[in-house]
Amino acid sequence: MNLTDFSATHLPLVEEEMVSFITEYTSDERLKESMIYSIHAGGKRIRPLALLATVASFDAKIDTSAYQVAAALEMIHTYSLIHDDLPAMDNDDLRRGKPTNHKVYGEAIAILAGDGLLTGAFQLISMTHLANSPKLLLLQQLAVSAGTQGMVAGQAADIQGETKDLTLEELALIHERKTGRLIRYALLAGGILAEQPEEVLLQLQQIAAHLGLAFQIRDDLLDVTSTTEALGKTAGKDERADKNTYPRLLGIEQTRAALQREIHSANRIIAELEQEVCSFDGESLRQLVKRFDEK
Ligand code: GRG
Repeated sequence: MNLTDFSATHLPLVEEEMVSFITEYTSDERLKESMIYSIHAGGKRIRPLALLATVASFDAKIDTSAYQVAAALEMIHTYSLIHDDLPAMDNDDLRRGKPTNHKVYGEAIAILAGDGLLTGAFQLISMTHLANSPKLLLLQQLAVSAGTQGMVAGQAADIQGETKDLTLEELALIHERKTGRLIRYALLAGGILAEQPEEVLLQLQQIAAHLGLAFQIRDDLLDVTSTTEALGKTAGKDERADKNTYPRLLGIEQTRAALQREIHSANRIIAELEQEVCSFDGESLRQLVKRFDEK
């Protein structure tokens, strides 16, 4: 099955898990509406797609638990965008071409919607019917990926780096945490759900580390090659972060070469896994890698 058909089959069920969880377990009506608003705001769902495609690559069954873990991951991603858009952070009026959560519901409800999605993600995984050992690992790794060693640390470093000229290594470390760790979790969680051994989980995380960097390099490239409006950013917004980008540090051609290196490395590890693990078919992951290319 190609990845577009795979998305059409499976992503609506992730959507359903998110919406039914929020609907059932949020007591306050306005808070519920605000969470659903951002969930329905039209994200690409790349993280749940990567998670479910990884499960399927090992010929493992995509069951309700897999949809719930994928939903939890997208809820954490959605919370991070709501909080990232707040006046205290990026101060964006638009996200995905629509008014940001705080523009519609006010800052207090937007903060609480983010808090609710973050906390709810852990509640949702705790409610799966997985065995205790993979469930605990999934919860623990999600905390590590999203928290103060992962995405939150990356965001803190990003904000503090805005006023400095960063080296390429410093920039890569920020992105590795800020956006890379949730992408890494997607493949790791897919491997855990497919009951893969430690060495395979490590290889999956290596693939995801290259994907995470490719994701950010591509985003930086699209930022300079397409209009800011097409990316859903507010015209005249605070330009503070824009000096620390790959094109600024490397130039466009070297940035394109860096993107191709990450894509090549991800595909190389996929090919290695195909040689080593007989149940593994790398085709979906190769198609996923293609989505991280510039085109
Ligand atoms: C507030 C703790 C906290 C963290 C925020 C991810 C993040 C951390 C901020 C997003 C800032 C940003 C614009 C990063 C660049 C990478 C990027 C384009 C992320 C958006 O992810 P997509 O493209 O979003 O997967 P969609 O809209 O498709 O869901």
